[in-house]
Amino acid sequence: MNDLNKFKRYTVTSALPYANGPIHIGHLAGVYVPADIYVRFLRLNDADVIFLGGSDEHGVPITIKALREGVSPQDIVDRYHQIIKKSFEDFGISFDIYSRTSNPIHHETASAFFRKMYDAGQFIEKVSQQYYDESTGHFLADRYITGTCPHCGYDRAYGDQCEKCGTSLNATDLINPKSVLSGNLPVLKETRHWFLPLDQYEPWLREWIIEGHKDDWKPNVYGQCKSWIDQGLQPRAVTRDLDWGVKVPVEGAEGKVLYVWFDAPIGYISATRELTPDWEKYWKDKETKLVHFIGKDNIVFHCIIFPAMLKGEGSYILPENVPANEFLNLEGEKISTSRNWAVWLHEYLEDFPGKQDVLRYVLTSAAPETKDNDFTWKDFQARNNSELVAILGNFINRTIVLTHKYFGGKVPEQGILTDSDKLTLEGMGQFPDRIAKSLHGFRFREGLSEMMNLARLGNKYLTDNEPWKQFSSDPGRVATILNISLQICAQLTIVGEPFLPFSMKKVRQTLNLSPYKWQDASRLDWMKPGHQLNQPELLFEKIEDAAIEKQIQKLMATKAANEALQQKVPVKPGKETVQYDDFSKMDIRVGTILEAEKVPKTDKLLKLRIDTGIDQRTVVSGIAGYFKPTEIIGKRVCILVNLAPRKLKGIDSQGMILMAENPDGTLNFVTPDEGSVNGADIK
Ligand code: B3M
Ligand code: ZN
Repeated sequence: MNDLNKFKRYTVTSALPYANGPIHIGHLAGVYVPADIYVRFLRLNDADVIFLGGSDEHGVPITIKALREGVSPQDIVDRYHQIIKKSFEDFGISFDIYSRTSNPIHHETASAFFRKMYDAGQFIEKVSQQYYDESTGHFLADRYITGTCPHCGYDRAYGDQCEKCGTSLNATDLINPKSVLSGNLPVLKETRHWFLPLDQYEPWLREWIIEGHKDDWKPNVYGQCKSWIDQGLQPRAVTRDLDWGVKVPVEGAEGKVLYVWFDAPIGYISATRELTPDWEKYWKDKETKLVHFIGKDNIVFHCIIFPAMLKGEGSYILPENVPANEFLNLEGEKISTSRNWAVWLHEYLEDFPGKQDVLRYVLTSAAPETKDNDFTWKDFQARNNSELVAILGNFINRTIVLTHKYFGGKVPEQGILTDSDKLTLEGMGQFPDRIAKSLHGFRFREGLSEMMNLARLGNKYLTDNEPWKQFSSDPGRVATILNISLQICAQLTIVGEPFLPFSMKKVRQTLNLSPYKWQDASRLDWMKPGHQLNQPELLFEKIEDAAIEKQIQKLMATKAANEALQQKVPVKPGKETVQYDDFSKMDIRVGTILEAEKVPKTDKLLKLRIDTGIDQRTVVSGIAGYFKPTEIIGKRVCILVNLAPRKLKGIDSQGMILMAENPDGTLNFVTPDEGSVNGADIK
């Protein structure tokens, strides 16, 4: 699997998060930590590698968020781009560039990409019927339309996907479609769009993926691609009727932008152009290995659609691998932004300042590499306390402290080696290659656990040899033991760097080491006798139960809030639009209740005498279940005075009192403000 000799350089991309919210541990575990480990490892191997990231700032997720908050899409992306970028920096995700798709260079790149394909006749132009909101004058793309999923009956499915059952949908599949903009029933209207004829790429995709990548792509990725291709591919629209996005660079396409999934992956190319004028070699040279790190919901876009675009455009290389991960759950439940079921990175850092590596470690140990996996706070605590503190930290700390105690912080000489010394040295020598193999194969959990095995080897060596008991009787022996332990520490700083960059940097400073390369990890004599060490820094500390309890409480509070929300009876859906003329036909006045009494032989009805300003009249109202006659005399109300009279229990009712009905059926009066007089016209 070692492809360092096969490829001249690496282009490593990580999914561009939508800039419509902050990021959480699921993002980190699924995409960014594994990508960062891989890239750091390649850099230690002196590989020519670029690591690309950026914010995805187009698409309906952004405009909907803006709509909900009553601000512009630009405000939304400006806000979250900064927050997301900072979280990545805080967690040591070592991008060469973190860009954004609202940059002009991206618009230019995506536009040129589309235009080249367009000029080569690679799109199909089609007029089709799409939902349209007549009241606002908008076509309703993707998430602008909701309705009931025809597969599972979920009543808030989107026009492009049902989040409950995961099915990908067309807006026209939805039952009871509703415009998100107005709540109205949309109509179908003709519109012209460009489609990528994926069906034409099918034979090629079959050969490239199903035959070509059977053995080197992860089974979860390969399996998803195969099932998509086997189901048969359809032409896919790559433009939308929206005003936020990359304008379609074709005459007569006003009011249309590129579909966000067309422009976003081109964002990787734009970011490279922004990074270096020498960008083409990272995208157009066959000796470059292109790798996409993504979550499983992005597989079809990175393995089928984007490659088809790259192939169609014609001048680009294709991804060699797409090591997509499954999902990380939190305490047994799916992470959800809308239900706030997440550990947000910025909040984690407030509660656990300086503990970035602990989270990187736990997320790598529990990475959802082959199946969905669970993050729990108890596991987080256990891995910190019994692995990072008790094994890795303990070993490095003891070695350095003892070197200071017995040898003034200078690396002591190796003396005569015992069999166990030789075995230990031999054992440690095998780790770098083993870990490298795991990392080349995208098995980051395995690589991390091998790194910890090296720390275990060191810890056991020190414990078995008990140098602290031997110094007075045999200082030469202690020198050998600590020399060997220090070699292991030095080796750990290299093989541990991709996983735990912050902590290994501290160890490197304490060991007073100059920059190193991965190949140095195989050296067994790196720490030269006489080399001076610095004072140790705290690497890891125990996490107490109270800190974990606090996190669990926080989640329980979220759960309680969500349940309360669920129990709340939903308000009635909005009614159809009416014209002002319809409304103005109603004559509604301010009035006062003068008399009130129960209508005999009914539970519900009260007979009221009302001063409407125009006259005094009788109204029968169905409010007896909620109000006693005595408590409403003198009450000021709103009354519809031109409602045709009706006879109720033999009494002529001349009008209707306006009431507010709560979702649970209880009633309240609609009471006019102080200062309005009887007869005032309500409009
Ligand atoms: N923004 C979807 C997501 O955040 C999308 C990824 C784009 S990668 C080019 O999952
Ligand atoms: Zn569904």
